Amino acid sequence: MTKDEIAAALEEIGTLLQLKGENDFRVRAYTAGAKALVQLEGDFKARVAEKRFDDVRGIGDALQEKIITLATTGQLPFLDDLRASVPPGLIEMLRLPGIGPKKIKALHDELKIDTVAQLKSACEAGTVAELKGFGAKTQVKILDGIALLDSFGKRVRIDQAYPLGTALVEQLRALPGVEQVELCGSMRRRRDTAKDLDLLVASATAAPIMDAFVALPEVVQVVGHGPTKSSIVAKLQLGTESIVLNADLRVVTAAQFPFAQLYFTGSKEHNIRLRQRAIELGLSLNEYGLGDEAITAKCKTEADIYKALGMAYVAPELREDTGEVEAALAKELPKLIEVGDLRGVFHNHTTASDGTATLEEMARKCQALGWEYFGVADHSQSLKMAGGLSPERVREQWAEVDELNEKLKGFRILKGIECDILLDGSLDYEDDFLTGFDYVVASVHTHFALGEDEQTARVCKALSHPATTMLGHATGRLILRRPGYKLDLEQVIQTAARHGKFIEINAQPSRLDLDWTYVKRAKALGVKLVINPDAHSPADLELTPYGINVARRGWLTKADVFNTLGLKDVLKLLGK
Ligand code: DGT
Ligand code: CA
Ligand code: CA
Ligand code: ZN
Repeated sequence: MTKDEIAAALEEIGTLLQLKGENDFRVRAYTAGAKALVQLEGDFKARVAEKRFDDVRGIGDALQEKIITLATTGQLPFLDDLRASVPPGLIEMLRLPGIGPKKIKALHDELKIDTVAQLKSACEAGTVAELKGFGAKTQVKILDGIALLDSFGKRVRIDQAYPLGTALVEQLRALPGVEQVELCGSMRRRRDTAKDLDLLVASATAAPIMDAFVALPEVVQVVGHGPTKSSIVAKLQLGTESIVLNADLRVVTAAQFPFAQLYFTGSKEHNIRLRQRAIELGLSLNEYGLGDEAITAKCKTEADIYKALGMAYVAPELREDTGEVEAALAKELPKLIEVGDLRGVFHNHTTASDGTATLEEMARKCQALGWEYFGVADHSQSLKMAGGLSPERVREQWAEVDELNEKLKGFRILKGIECDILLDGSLDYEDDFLTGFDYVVASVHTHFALGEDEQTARVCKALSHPATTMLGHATGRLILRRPGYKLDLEQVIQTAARHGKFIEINAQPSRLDLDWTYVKRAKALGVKLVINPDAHSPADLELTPYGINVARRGWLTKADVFNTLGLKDVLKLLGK
């Protein structure tokens, strides 16, 4: 066991003793010992070998023996016995903000509470408030804490995790002595969800940064507070939802930073491939360097490290070991699409169906975003719940579009529709009426429960309709909420390829459908993708970067995405 691990074991002993009701004096012997160990400098292994701790304040004979046992065997029967003698539910309760070992022991002794579930019922019944030293306020706090604990360990969508990560990053960046900050892990790779946040800082002085980190306003619990690594549970209120995520912070030196950045960005699978590559070159890659001082010193950025490995730079979104390592070695990585490449969008709603803004408000927002066109695609007639448009109302909208297009200089509103795919795979208007639209987004909004064969046939039939331009939100999934309907996406993509249809990447962060894993396949089969915000408000039009993430993770270049084309080319391709 390392020095820090032993310190953690001593801390744990102190806590367990408190839960057992040991006197403060005995408890403090362990917590003080843990602190002394953390601060201890010099050769720890030599001290263990020589059994020499008598000069260290806070470590007496009894503690020295335990430290040596832990260091040499990695185990301590005393600690194992202690762990076995305390109900695991009590240890779990320690994670609740606002109650410590003493209160937990009182709950155990007075109310026979052994588990978090029992504690919850007791709070709900009001018995906890009546306990001496508790009160109504504490009871509420405990219930809040339990609700919080329930949300731990759950993945969080990128649009919720990312703002929390950014809030932490910005506060770290403002601290004195911080040279560089990066949000690493899955959020840097722009995955659609995150399990936790991985923060990295370059600085010569770690301790004050750690202290500031665990005291940030977002912190609801400190899980670990070490010299170079700390873990917290952080909370951010986003609208009506409170977002709770674990966040780890590591502080490294400026020289180590690119290596740590590469390591903690992952993915784990990508890292493993890089390590293998380093070994082939007689090097050894880890979060601190390349195992060769001169080569390590030359690497100031991640790109330098890839170069030292004989590889092209790999964008974080591609680091999933799905062929990017081979492509980087062959220097054949694609130039990925960027947010600024988009020139307009096709799938959007207005007040005519279930949107919150008018045609003109939406169009003006697109203009402000620097785009050349706004495609309106309100719901079609059968989707009554969402205000689907009858042919008559469509004609009214067309007239309004014509009028606005007269007014808007150097910008154009395109006449589209989000046309429901009916149960039998036909579209929601007569064929000759459909030809009046500039384009058609075909989407499934009903009959999610069909079997895979039936659903696939239904979607493929709609895709092969001459009026269909693109498929909207391919599977209907809602991330972390609802799986998509059963669909053979391979067949769908092949059908799109055969008929020259496009497939949408829905940029709503709760959809991100087509999934990135299929985007690559669509590209391979020559299917063009369209990044659509599925906007129901002007603010929603700014969601396209989430779609760009998916496109980049699917290896797309500007040329693979239909709405990177300017207005002229779009009209030509649509035959208008
Ligand atoms: P998440 O948190 O599930 O959304 O996904 P990640 O990728 O952020 O995973 P996380 O937080 O467990 O770890 C962050 C990065 O640290 C991961 O992407 C790569 C690196 N890492 C973690 N554990 C290992 C490991 O056992 N081996 C290697 N090579 N890298 C690891
Ligand atoms: Ca993570
Ligand atoms: Ca992590
Ligand atoms: Zn829709």
